[in-house]
Amino acid sequence: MRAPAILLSLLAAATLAPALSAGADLAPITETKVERDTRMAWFREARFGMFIHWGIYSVSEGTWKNDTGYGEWLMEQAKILTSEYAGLAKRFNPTGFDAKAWVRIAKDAGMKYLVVTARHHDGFAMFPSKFSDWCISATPFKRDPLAELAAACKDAGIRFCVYYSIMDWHHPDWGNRRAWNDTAKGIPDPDRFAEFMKHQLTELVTTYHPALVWFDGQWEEPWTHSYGVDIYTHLRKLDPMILTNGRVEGHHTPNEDANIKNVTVGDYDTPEQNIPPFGFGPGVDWETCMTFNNHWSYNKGDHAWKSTTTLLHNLIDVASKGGNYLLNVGPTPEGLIPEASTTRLAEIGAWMKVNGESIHGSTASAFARLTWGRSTSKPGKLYLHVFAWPKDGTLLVPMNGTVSKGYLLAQPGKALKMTPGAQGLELKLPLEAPDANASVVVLNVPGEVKPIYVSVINHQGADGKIPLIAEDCDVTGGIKLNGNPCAIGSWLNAKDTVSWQVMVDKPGTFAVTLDHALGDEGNGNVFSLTVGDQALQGTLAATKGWDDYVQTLVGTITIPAAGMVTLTIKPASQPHSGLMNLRGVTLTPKAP
Ligand code: FHN
Repeated sequence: MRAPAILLSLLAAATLAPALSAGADLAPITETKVERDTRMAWFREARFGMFIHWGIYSVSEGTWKNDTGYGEWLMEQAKILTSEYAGLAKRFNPTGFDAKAWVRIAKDAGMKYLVVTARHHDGFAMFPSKFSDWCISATPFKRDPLAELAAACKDAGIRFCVYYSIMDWHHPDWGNRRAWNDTAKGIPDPDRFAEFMKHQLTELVTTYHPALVWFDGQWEEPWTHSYGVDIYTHLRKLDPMILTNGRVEGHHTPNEDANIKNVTVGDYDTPEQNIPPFGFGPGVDWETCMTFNNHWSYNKGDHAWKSTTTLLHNLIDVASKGGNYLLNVGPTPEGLIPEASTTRLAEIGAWMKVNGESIHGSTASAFARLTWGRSTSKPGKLYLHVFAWPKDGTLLVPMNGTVSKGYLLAQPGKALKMTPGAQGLELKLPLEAPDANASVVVLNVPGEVKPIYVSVINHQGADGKIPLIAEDCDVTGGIKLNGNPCAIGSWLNAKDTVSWQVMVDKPGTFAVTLDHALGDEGNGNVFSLTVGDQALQGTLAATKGWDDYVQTLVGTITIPAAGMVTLTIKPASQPHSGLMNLRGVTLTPKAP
């Protein structure tokens, strides 16, 4: 049985090389696996947190001079003089702010940590700082929102964490100074900037005791790996148990993070606004952050709210891949979390009240793929999250192995009828799902779980097209599925194949289009595509690189009869590089 080759990228050990920048703490941080596991334990148990983007940019409500598309990037995108932007600070007075209410909303939703923007790219500190007057003290809001949130989190038993941007559009020492920064004087000094950051981070850690510092804005030149090592080392010396994400290191971009490249500084990595198709294999800590609508901070015109079903499926999908879901709210200038967010969070909380044990403290699915939902694991237990409830009440779980009991989390006292078979374990479920979004079946598995690999059955569309995407294929050998959108890569061996199972109900002749990328070294590679006894061979032209995807018509193929077929692609000969990176294949019926 072919098994999928899924990218496994293991985090480097937490031992750091001494920092290289001047004045750096040179003593490297060393940590055993047990020490790291202890430090990471709360993060891995949490699985679900609240992200909060709230700053003086919120005063604009996303509008500036009649343009309504802004968020926390207001200053940059509208190129506002920093002297003019300071007017927002004078208007920041969120009289409706109630830290206890925010924390209650998070806790009732099943969130176990809260990450609030202490300082975003505009450099404005949402806390009183001795090292910059560009801070909350410059507003009419004579309170300390971080102190109030930290206290409320402590009372509620959830972790208080802070977001801190490295990039700073206001500070005179940020090397990539903007033309509209009319308040900055002198020549930027990167070492002096790093020292400023250290002072503010020391204020944050010693005043509010955050469990985690969420770095961001790490992608511009002034920031280097060694500054990242220095800052991480400094934080870990201030608080040996503190966590940071991998963005402290620098030169990561959200897309790059989706591949979880070697995070050697910081404790986990952070794909953003997407969920990697297959997770990252055992032992990799990661978290994806996502919005409710299309903005991180408050935008009064953005009504593109994701449904509770989508949000819940995201949470379950992320947990099934061993990750954390950091769901963002953008509070109003008055200090209120938008109702569209709070109602959805209440609905998620109602689901978590019944099914939270399948998320908190869970680890990744034992299955490479499930066609009806997702799964998470705990020692001796499997949690099956059924999105597509079977109409006849019969659910096939593709596994062998002894299962001592099966039951619905919503009806724990009622054992389910289970019948083992060659295709897996057949469960008899009630005809009606306990939850329209996702119902959870628990299997007590005292011994080894023996998953059975299942292929996706791809179907022809009503228009006759057959769209095939990388994450629904089966691969052999060393081929890897990676990134988001998922792509097939590392296709280095002439014997390695990619195939899709397709149920055809409208046979005929189809134009074949590949969504592929190919570096110069692969120009001229020859591929072979077969469907049953029909074959198509073609020569591939290089695109602008291995990340430059082009939809290319490569020929036609005939599928003579309806039914289940296998479409297979492989190199026609040993490629002198990877055959190609492939995101998908589309078969479009040709007019008879
Ligand atoms: O530029 C920021 C953006 O404003 C927002 O904070 C997101 C959420 O993490 N991070 C950066 C974009 O990747």
